[in-house]
Amino acid sequence: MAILVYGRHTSYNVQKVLWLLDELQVSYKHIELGSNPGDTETDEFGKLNPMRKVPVLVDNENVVWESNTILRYLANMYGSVKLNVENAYQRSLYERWMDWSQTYFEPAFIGVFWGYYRTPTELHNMEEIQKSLNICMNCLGKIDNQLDTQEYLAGNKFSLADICAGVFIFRLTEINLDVSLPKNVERWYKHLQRSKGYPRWVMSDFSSLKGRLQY
Ligand SMILES: N[C@@H](CCC(=O)N[C@@H](CS)C(=O)NCC(=O)O)C(=O)O
Repeated sequence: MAILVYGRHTSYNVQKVLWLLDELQVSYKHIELGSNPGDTETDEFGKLNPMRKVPVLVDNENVVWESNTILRYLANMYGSVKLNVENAYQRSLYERWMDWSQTYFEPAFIGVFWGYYRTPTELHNMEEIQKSLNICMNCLGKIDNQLDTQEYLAGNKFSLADICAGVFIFRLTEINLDVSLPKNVERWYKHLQRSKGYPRWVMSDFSSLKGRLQY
């Protein structure tokens, strides 16, 4: 049976998984779920993910949740050679950027995306948004330094690191805030757009989220 991916296509966590599946040329079926209130509250969904969040991946008897864990699972199962999973040190070169993206870049991105785009204009707290934006710019600076001598975050090959950090760039530059990308980040961003999954999933219309705080 084909791999199933549950999740709404406007979720950047879902997009990370769909992007990797396209990159690995693994066939899958995407099941749109999470856009309507109560979608993740059913008994059926609770059995797949007790946290009631998307994405969830079902690969025959294997059920996996948490987007970065799904990425690692897919890399191990279907991309071990392409994605350098065999060697612990090589793996650590991209895993550090995955963890950093989730624990440092993502909270700042959420501060900007939720604070500015998802929160209705009349409720904006510009001071808080600016603080988060400053941290995002600092993150872009770190990425820029890393890309000074190499094409991708973990070296000269695409890796899971590029997915976890790269997913934020499109929205950061598309929400009408003054975000100009440092030059190495700009070059990397152009590379990412050449992979099939980035334009297809990440660069998709997210206007249904504007001024919407429900999910
Ligand atoms: N850390 C989790 C975050 C999952 C998460 O918060 N997913 C959101 C979409 S981005 C969700 O499931 N929202 C629907 C809901 O809460 O009902 C991951 O990376 O998978």
